[in-house]
Amino acid sequence: MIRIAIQAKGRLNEDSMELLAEAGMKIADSRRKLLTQAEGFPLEVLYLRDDDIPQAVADGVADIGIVGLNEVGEKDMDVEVLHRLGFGQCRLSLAIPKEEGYDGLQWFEGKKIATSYPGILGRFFSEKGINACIETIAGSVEIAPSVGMADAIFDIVSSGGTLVSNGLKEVEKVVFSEAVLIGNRMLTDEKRQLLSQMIFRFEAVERSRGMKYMLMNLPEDKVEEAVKILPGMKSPTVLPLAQTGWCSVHVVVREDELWTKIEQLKEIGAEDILVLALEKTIR
Ligand code: PRT
Ligand code: ZN
Repeated sequence: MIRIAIQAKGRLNEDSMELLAEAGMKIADSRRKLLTQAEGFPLEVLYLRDDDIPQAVADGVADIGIVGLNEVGEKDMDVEVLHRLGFGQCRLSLAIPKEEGYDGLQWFEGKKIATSYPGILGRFFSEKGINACIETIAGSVEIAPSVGMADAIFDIVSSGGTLVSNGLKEVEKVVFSEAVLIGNRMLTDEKRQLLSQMIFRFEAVERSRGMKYMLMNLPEDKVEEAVKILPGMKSPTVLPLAQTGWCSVHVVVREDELWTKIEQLKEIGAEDILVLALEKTIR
């Protein structure tokens, strides 16, 4: 049995649950409970606030956890970052009132900066030799300058919309973050084994993200041209059809290229094109 800590509610909860489900670990939606057991894998799920996940994993209360890299960096706990998960992408940035001129990090010298990430910001400023006053606040950091609590902020940015609507502009992108799988450093062999099975499953799910499975009928003498259009995984699978002179071509394509590929394939005579969801890619 291995125990994973995930965010109880918030931005990472849904994607974390979805990843586990796609990896064959079904969890009854009983979020009122702190701890639940998954079906299909010897896994227990512990629901916590994201701030508490690095410590829970470092202390062994949970063996592994899914949390933003920003929280791992801020809490500075001794945990292993095992795998990047590709969701919850954001950055930690410095932002100042939009009417201010900005000519580099020196702007922050002697200024007051509001943040929920004093650890990361303190390290960044001391690396760059900036002396500033860091004001730690728990939430609504973006309103601090307009109410006179601070000159600038250091906060999570994703689209940047929140900054704009608070009259701020992003002037320094300090660190990039995404959800990661973290682990306790002292896992038993049995737990390590389960962990590597989990990561194997996650990778199969990740490889299929944004990919589609496409099949079509094609005149045999057009296969070479089709191969040039379709990079595929290695090379496309070509199967004979009962009707002479025709074959069936199967290939995996990136979803963002799908329509361009379909148009090119129709031009060389492809017919009856089917596009299917791709769930898992095992290597
Ligand atoms: O209750 P709990 O403590 O568990 O949750 P929380 O409120 O502390 O965190 P939550 O759920 O808001 O975020 C969890 C994690 O999601 C963060 O630690 C990041 O790793 C990640 N993440 C990704 C984000 C964002 N994107 C994001 N945009 N976390 C917060 N935001 C905020 C941002 O600060 C801004 O205020 O969302 C707002 C919208 O951002 P813009 O730039 O798109 O306008
Ligand atoms: Zn939090």
